[in-house]
Amino acid sequence: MSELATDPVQPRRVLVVDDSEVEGLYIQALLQPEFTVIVANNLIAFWAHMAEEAPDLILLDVMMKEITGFELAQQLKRNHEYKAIPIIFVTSLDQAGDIERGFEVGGHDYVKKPFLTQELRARVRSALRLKNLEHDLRMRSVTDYLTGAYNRRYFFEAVNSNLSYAQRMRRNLCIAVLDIDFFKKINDEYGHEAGDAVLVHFTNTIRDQIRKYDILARFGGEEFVIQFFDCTIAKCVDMLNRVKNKLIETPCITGGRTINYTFSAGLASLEEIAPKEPIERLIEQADRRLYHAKETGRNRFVT
Ligand code: GH3
Ligand code: MG
Ligand code: MG
Ligand code: MG
Repeated sequence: MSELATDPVQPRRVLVVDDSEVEGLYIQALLQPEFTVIVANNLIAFWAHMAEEAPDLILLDVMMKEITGFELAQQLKRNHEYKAIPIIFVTSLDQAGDIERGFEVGGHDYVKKPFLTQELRARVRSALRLKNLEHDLRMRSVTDYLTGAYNRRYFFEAVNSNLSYAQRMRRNLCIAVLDIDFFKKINDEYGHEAGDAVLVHFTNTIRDQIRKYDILARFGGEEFVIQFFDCTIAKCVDMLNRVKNKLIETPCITGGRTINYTFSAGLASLEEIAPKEPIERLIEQADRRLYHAKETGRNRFVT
């Protein structure tokens, strides 16, 4: 997130897809060590690499035995997880129609074989630079400036796509709405800046306790929402209890003062709503329980 788009290009992962082993190794040799280059000579190897760790850029041959590069590009562009990865076609197909097709199917660039080594490197750098810039803009548009947590817009985008997936795959999904207790008092007693430090501290503490595919968003003020994927309510409560304990063990220290604080939460699970009901229902349910937690003393979770 803090990485600026104008930073020099970092060593990045480039996946070379070519059904010829010799060609693949040749391109790898040209691009290393400036880039970390992995080679896939067939579809099984390709999808295995993708699943293991998605690359920053794909160099894609067009004429391959199992599938054309154009078809593979279309599959990638339809995939929510992979569509942002730039693709450069590297091919001996040099007809105007082929080049046009390459861009049509979502290619970022098109390099004709035989190519100049320096040109290929320059095009790879350019594609990675653009990807960095896009990533930076995207992160700015989906995260909260103060805490770095996701914003409301991203939350609904992500959760709605997870919701249909969860329903299709019969996986559970839980929502927790969290609110810091007596936050106004923290502001009044320690100042607004200290209040901001508490918000950052709270975000980081939660992040350390949830799993990487859970989604934490700041909905406004000192209210946060977490989507727990493929999880039971009991497991979610465990995670929130770990957050609670961490806040006791390592409270927020700012401006030389220690600020102890607690939070309340309401939880709801996908199993409680009818299929096809919008995610808003689940959030409303969790919100009602949060209200109940506040009414009945705070520093507690209601399920
Ligand atoms: P409760 O336990 O019932 O939740 O009480 P509370 O004091 O936490 O809640 P209340 O809604 O009364 O007050 C929330 C306060 O949060 C009021 C507002 O000034 C403050 N606030 C909202 N956004 C920010 C922010 O970005 N930074 C800081 N420092 N304060 C904020
Ligand atoms: Mg080939
Ligand atoms: Mg509050
Ligand atoms: Mg509030």
